[in-house]
Amino acid sequence: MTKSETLFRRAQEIIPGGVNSPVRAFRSVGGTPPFIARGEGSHIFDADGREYIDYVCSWGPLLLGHRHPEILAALERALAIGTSFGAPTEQEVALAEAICRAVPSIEMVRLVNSGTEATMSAIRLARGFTGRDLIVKFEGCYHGHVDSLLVKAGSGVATLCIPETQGVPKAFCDTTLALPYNSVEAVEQAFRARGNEIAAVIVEPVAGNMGCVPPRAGYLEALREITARHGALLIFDEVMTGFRVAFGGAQERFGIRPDLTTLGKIIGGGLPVGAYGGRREIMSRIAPAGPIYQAGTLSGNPLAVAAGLAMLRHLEAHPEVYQQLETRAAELCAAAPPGVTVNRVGSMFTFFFTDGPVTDYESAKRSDTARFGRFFRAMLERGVYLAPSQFEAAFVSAAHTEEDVRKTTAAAKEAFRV
Ligand code: KE4
Repeated sequence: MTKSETLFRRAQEIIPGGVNSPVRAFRSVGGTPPFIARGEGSHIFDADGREYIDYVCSWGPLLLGHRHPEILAALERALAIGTSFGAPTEQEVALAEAICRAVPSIEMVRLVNSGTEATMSAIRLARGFTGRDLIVKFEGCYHGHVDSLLVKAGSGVATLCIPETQGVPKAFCDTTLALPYNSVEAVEQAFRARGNEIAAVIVEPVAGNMGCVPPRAGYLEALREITARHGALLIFDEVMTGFRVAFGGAQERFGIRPDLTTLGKIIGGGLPVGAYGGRREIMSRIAPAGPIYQAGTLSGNPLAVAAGLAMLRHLEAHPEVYQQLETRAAELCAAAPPGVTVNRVGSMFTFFFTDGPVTDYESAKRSDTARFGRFFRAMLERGVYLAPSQFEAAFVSAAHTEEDVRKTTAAAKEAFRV
């Protein structure tokens, strides 16, 4: 047995499925997940010493790759003064200011510890601000494991084919309208029918949790116009796209100004940080400034903030990173043969094993997931570590080299044939 197999057997005794997040268990692609021993730049090494080119990048956060020196140095400085105070610190103000500078629609921001906390808080805020209860989300989009947002969710829920998550009361699901992604008519229809009950529309401006699915031309503009017309808020869930598809996120790339934005992943530089923010008049309703409660023991944690601030400061100082990310990702996507649909926005992409366009959850689900599993395993055997699900995105980091791209392309040419 390999060390990973031994460790996985041990883990499954005491951790559900042997993992601390379902999609890591390789259930949809088969095989034993490698237990990672360390990372360096664009590579990770498993417990058996095997080396992989990493396109998961911790599911997006590691835009600069593993163990970037500026992030490590910031962590060392933070460690020298302590790990947590549960009190305000200058650094968390600096991170809030950096986020607001990068994303102009965010006039005020609250730091939390995960993307789930960010989206959970944003929808509570939208309900409190509007006095309405309904939330519109889109099939195949995933906004974390918030009870009412697990309706027809993507990511691990789609990967594991969990029909409707047990434990979520019907009453919670009844407050969520799940519509097809990229359909303006479906949104118009929902607002015609129940517009005065809808507090907000929450959307992944570029979907990443049904695999990468870009917004159709005009779609985000339509969401902006429809929500404004009906007095509902538009929430961009940029946990994945924030600082990924552009320094200012998808809202910069597509020129849309949402009312609220949720962030996570990259803003923590590899440590747990989430955030939600937006219009000052809305954010001012959050306790203690206002009556809508949200709190967190470790929110603004000095170590996590130090890593996130180092990440954002590096990106602010090196805008050229984004062109490099685009170039590398485009080179990788060129490896796809006919019959495989490639969706890419910036440095996030997905190879769909279907020959039709993938524009929503229904078309994504037409993919041959068994063939994706064979492709995934063949790539892993060739030292390329992709996301273990057809319904996830791959990520390129600034640490990925031309040599990484060459090796990955060579591996893909073989793996696409298995
Ligand atoms: P977290 O609570 O996992 O930090 O963030 C939830 C979340 C919210 N919104 C979007 C758009 C997201 O993509 C996520 C989390 N993404 C998944 C990967 N698709 C996390 C991986 C996992 O669940 O292990």
